Amino acid sequence: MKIYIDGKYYSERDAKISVFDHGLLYGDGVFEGIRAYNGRVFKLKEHIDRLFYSAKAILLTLPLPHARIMEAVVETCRRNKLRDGYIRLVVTRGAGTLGLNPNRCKNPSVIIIADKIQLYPEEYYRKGLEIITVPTTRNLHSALNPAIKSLNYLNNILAKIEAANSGCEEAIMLNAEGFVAECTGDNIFIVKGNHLLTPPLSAGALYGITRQTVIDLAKKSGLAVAEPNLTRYDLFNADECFLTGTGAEVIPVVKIDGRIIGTGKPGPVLRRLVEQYHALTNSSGEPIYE
Ligand code: PXG
Repeated sequence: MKIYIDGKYYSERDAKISVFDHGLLYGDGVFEGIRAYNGRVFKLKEHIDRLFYSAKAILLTLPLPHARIMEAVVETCRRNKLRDGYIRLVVTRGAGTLGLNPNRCKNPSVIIIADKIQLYPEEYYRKGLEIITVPTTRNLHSALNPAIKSLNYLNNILAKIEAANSGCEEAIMLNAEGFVAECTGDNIFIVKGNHLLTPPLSAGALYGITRQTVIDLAKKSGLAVAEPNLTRYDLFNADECFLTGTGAEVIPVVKIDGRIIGTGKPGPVLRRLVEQYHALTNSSGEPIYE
C-alpha cells in the first residue's frame, strides 16, 4: 500500500508522522471518508468542499488548494490500483510543541490512505440493524460544532461503545434538547406514509453527503422530503427507518430500543433507494484511470 503524506508516497511501514503532531496530541485537525466505486471517486468535490469548510471553522489553512487535493486523492487511488474502496483523507494541525497553542504548528500535514472498509457485517444489509439510543449526546453547536468533521471523535466513540456494551452495532445520539441528531457515523432517516423525514442539520447532524444524495434521489422519485425535529416517539412509529453514510452506505434499521419498526423487515422505500443509490455510485464520480 502507498500512503500519501505531504506530497510524497510511503510504504505502510514508513508512513509515519511526528508524536508532536497536534492531530495526535489534541485531536486538532479535520478529516474526510470517501468511497471509490467502479474506478471512480464518488462525490469527490463535495467531500473536498466539506473538508475546506471544516478546516475554515477551526482556522486551519490547508497547504494545498481544492483542485490539488482532489488530484492527490485520485493519484493515491491510482498508485494503489484501487477501483473500489475507501479513502481516508486527514489534515492535521502539524507538528508543534507540547501545549495547546496551534500557532506553534508551522505546517499542517495532509495524509491520504486508500484502502478497504466494511462498517457493518453483510447480513445487516439484508436483515436490518437493531439499534439503541445511548446516554452520550451529540456535541453542542456552541461547544464543538457537530458540523465540523474534526479529528476529535471521542463523543461518537463513547456512543459507539455504549451501543456495543448493549450488544448493538450502532447508537442513536440525541442532542442536548432530546431531539434525534444522528448515529455515530451515519445520518438517520424514517419513512412515514409518503414522507421521508430526517433530522435538520440544526439538530446536530453532520452535513452528510450520502444524506444529501438520498434526499435528492427521493425527491426525484416523488417522495415528499422534510427535515423536522424528530423525537424517539417518531422513530418508534415510523413505517421504515434506515441510516446513510459513506462507510455504511444505506442500511436498514428494524428495531430501535426494543420497538419493532414497521413490519420488522427492510421496507420498499429503502429497497428502492438502495437500488438507486448503487446505480449512481456505479455510474458517476471522478474517474481514476482516464
Ligand atoms: N454523521 C457522522 C457523525 C459521520 O461521521 C456521517 C454522518 C455520514 O456522512 P457522509 O458524508 O459520509 O454521508 C458521518 C460519516 C468510519 C467512517 O470510519 C465514518 C464516516 C464515513 C466513513 C467512514 O467509521 N462518517
